[in-house]
Amino acid sequence: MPMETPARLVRELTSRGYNADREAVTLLASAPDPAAALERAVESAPENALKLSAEHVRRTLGGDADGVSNPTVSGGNGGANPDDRGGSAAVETEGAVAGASRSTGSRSIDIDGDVTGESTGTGEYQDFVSVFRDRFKRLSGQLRGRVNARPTNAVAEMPGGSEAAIIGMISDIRSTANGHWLIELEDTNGTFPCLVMKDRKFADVVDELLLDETIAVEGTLADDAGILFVDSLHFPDVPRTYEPSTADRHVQAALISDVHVGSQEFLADAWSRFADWLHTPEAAAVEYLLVAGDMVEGVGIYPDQDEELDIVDIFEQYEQFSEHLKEVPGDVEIVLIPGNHDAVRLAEPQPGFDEELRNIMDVHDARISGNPSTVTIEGVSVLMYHGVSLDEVIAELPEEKASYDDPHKAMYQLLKKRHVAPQYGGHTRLAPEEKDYLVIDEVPDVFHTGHVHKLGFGKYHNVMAINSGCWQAQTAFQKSVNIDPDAGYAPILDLDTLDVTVRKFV
Ligand code: D5M
Ligand code: FE
Ligand code: ZN
Repeated sequence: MPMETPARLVRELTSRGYNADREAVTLLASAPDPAAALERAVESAPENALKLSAEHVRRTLGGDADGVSNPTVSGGNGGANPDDRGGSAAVETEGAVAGASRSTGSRSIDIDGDVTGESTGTGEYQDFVSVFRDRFKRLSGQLRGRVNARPTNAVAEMPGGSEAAIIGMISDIRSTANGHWLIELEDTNGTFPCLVMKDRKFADVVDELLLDETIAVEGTLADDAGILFVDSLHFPDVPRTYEPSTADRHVQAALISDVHVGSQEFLADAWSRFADWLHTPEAAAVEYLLVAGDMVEGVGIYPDQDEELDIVDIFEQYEQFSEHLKEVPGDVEIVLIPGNHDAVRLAEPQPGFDEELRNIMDVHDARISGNPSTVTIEGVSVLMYHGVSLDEVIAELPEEKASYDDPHKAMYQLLKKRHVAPQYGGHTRLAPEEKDYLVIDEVPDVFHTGHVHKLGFGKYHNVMAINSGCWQAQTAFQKSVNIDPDAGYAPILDLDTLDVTVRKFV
């Protein structure tokens, strides 16, 4: 098999127990005979070396390419052997390198809002009460400064005709016989009916409402004080003036999801082209790789799914995923959160992969976190969420507000509602916890989801929303319902400008 591509070289190196250094791989790939160059580099590598450095490869190739033998080729266990630098042999000389390698000095990455190891829920009814109370407390807190709201039981005591405001969770939405909208709002004290007249300017906003979301309304009480006529309606929302943070150097992150390794439709070639590209100088600024769920196809996720499995054992699927992850340059920081096809609990928030799966995916020190999680990279906060609720938002809302063709618009709705899964009881399963991890407390600079297998991005009140497509071609189910996935694309985010460019690998 020819070995001219970086991904193939990386596979070969890892099969021999070596880690892949991005620039070393690029150098090997551009040698006249990459397979022979790899052979020589491995043979002359210092004993116990875990990683082949660019320096070492350059010396190996240098001695060969022009016939001039290089007396400083590293090898053996001489005094100058970089092996002394604890574990990782052949350390790169900073500053002296050219090509695709980079300094890792200014990198920073922090993770917040991860349920992993914090889960307290026992699945009791009381836990559901707690999670909804916590959600209401936090979302009503976001709205409280904007309206002068009173509890529903206090509003019920007010004289007819008074001005009043209520903050509540939507427990019911109905259209009346006259075409108006009756919205029942629930707070910790009770419920109160609110009427939006069909001729009001904001009546079309009713289309955007989902059950269980938290809103505020202001209006006028009916003469008998039994109903509130709504004059204005407010979402927790993102301020229009929100100013996102940016990195203070030119650095990029690749935002992907839905790899689905183990499915017959997994696009291994497109993936390898992506990994190859990451080894090129053009991708030198890509220092982070975020994967928003569905690493593998899993087993027993959907009916008849087994007919399209390439790998039937879940652990083998993760092992194979991990092999593909190794094709990515070793100096890229990786963050992985689970999705609905992954082997963690389905109910959200989903904890990160357990010890056994972590050990399998222990590639390039990948960081494993829960779904959702907020990952702050060099000052830029990225809210990562797999996106199961997007199916619901798209099903419930009119086409122009949310659709599979514009998945980022469905994401805007989640930002507006400041909750990643506002509606309870449909596709989205909710794990009862003391605290609601799905509330968007802090406005993120970037919102990254996947799941719907469609690529789309855009800004909502200056927050960059990106749905990242997938690495799986159309499945039989998707064909039957006319879902045409965007497979084999990688959106690349500039962390210094928050601009996005899409790379195609199919
Ligand atoms: O789902 C990818 C997309 O396809 C997401 O929008 C759900 C939808 N999907 C895929 N298969 C099914 C079945 N069998 N039933 C309902 N919806 C489905 P993902 O879960 O990421 O594969
Ligand atoms: Fe998926
Ligand atoms: Zn999914």
